[in-house]
Amino acid sequence: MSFRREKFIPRGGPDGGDGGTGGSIVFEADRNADSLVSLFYAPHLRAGRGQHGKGQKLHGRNGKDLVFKVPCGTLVQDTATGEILADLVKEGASVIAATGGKGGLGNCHWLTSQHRAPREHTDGEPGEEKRLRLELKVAVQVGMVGFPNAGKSSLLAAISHAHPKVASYPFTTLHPIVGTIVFDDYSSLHIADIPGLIEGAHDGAGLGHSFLRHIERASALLYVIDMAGVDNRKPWDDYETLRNELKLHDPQLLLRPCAIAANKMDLPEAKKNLPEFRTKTGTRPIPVVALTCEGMDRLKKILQRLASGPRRRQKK
Ligand SMILES: Nc1nc2c(ncn2[C@@H]2O[C@H](COP(=O)(O)OP(=O)(O)OP(=O)(O)O)[C@@H](O)[C@H]2O)c(=O)[nH]1
Ligand SMILES: [Mg+2]
Repeated sequence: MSFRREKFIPRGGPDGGDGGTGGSIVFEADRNADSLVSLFYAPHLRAGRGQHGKGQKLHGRNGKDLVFKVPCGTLVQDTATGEILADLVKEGASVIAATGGKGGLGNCHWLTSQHRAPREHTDGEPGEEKRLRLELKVAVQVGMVGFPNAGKSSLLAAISHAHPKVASYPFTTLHPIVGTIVFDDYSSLHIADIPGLIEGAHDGAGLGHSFLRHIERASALLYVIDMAGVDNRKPWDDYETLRNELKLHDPQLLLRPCAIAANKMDLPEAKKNLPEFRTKTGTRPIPVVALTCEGMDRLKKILQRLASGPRRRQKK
């Protein structure tokens, strides 16, 4: 509230300007953001404050929006209502998660011929406050599933430019790793290596099912099978167990286009097991040796075709 006071202008009238609007909180998907970890350490986001209105009918400055960059594939959910505000999959997609409050009105708005010195004004409104849950479901085209020690990380290292940790004990990989495969025509696709699944994973055995959400969006799956049975399991049992665990997580996953990589084909047991695997499961696995990068060209071609959508029927 303010009145114009100036020499030679008696009864200058009301001249209080409006307050500025508060800034909003915006989430924006960005390819260069790789995790939500900064939110873990600083979970409270606050946008800029709107400035006060001033005399001479000056409007207060609007508060600055806070644009928070999140990785592509982030799901924003309101914890209180459970409502999903946005699923930011595409680069550049954004959502206003909480809007800033409106600024108050200055007293100049109440001026009439009858009411020449209004003292009325309104207060600014508080901005929205929300408790949100952000979930990152990595957006990849191909998801790798396999038992621990099957050679998933080795395969990722062989097929892409990623450098995951490889070791001869189970559960080397503790969190998903995404690699990029670049093809000869410079097109590329993302492939995710997730921690190994074991029987009973749906009950929380091993590292459990929690990582499967990262491949829920993959358009194709790659089963990685240790064909040599190094850990004294039979490869065809592995395959059935994997499929069963996927089914218990989400039956839709089994309908995805998939390929099977028969790994460790340099070992003699693997050569023995492969024909039996073929007849027992009725599938045609692709023999590869992740250690020496053998069979990668063929696997790459198959993945490229799988990820690019349903196969077109060939004309006879
Ligand atoms: N002989 C042979 N050994 C392999 C091959 N590929 C991987 N290995 C070995 O298998 C072991 C496990 O490999 P990883 O790539 O760490 O297996 P993983 O599936 O990522 O295992 P987790 O991350 O523990 O789930 C390592 O000792 C590798 O050297 C292969 O083609 N031939
Ligand atoms: Mg691994």
